[in-house]
Amino acid sequence: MHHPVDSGELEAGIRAAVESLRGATTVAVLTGAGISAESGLATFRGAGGLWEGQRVEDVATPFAFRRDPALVWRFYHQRRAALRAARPNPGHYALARLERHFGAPRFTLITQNVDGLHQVAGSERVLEIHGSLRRTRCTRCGQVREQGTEPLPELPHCPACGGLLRPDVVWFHEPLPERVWAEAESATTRCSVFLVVGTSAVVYPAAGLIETARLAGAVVIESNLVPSAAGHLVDIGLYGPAGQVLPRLVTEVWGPA
Ligand code: BJW
Ligand code: ZN
Repeated sequence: MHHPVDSGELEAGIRAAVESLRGATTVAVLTGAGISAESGLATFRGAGGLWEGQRVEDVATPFAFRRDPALVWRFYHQRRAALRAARPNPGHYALARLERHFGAPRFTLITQNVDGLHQVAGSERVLEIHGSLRRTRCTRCGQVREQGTEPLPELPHCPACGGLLRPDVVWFHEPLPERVWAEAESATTRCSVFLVVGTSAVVYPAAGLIETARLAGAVVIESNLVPSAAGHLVDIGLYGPAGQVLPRLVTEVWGPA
């Protein structure tokens, strides 16, 4: 049930979250498209969530790519162009600061995002469970290439074998990268605080990490505009823009950056 969110509630949530973070031994964070919304990148669901009238569930699939690779590439060319102009926002920077505070083995950032903005903001160890828009993969020889955000040909081909390239992202019906996913699961079961930021929590197996964290005994904190589909698993809800809420949280724990 969605309850009205007033600013007193946000204040109380921040106080509770500050307490949890101060006492935390290990922190894991799961981010989604909402953390990049304030950088001007569209989210998948909700307002502006359709691309040329199509749902992401119909474009981001291996079947769509086989049927019409040019159409699917158009979707990714547009997203890569938007990325060229995008900069991290204070939410990304706050999480980078969290990593510096806790240090490598005690902090893990798991992201569903393919935009690479966490790394641009200074996060060093990022588990990209859905891949990256900044890389391509050859559909014939499998070679993965760093491509940055530079424009690519309409239908890019592999310099090594001539095969058709695809974005190195995870589409529906595809498995997640095995090692990266294993690390995400292990960080989730080890953490004392699990912070979920800007995800609708409807895409699996990523959304399942929230329940995994809870079952393992972590305090679950959610930062979102509204409660997500995992809202019932949350101990502390921080409902407001992540680009404002996360910097406040981090500043109240460790002082101004
Ligand atoms: C703010 C904010 C602000 C806004 N501040 N917050 C039935 C039941 C269960 C599972 C399935 C099922 N049928 C099929 C499945 C499996 C399927 C799935 O989950 N489907 C569901 C949709 C039903 N999953 C898969 O297919 C996965 N693979 C798999 O299961 O493989 C099995 C397998 C094993 C072995 C062999 C073969 C297969 C793969 C899932 C891949 C998802 N890929 C995408 C595209 C990536 C590439 C690309 O970017 O194009 O990943 S889909 C898209 O959704 C993208 C995202 O990472 C993902 C999640 O979206 P996210 O991040 O949550 O964004 P939004 O837009 O949904 O939400 C934004 C949120 O931000 C909202 O809550 C806002 O309120 C909030 N927000 N502004 C804070 N300023
Ligand atoms: Zn190739």
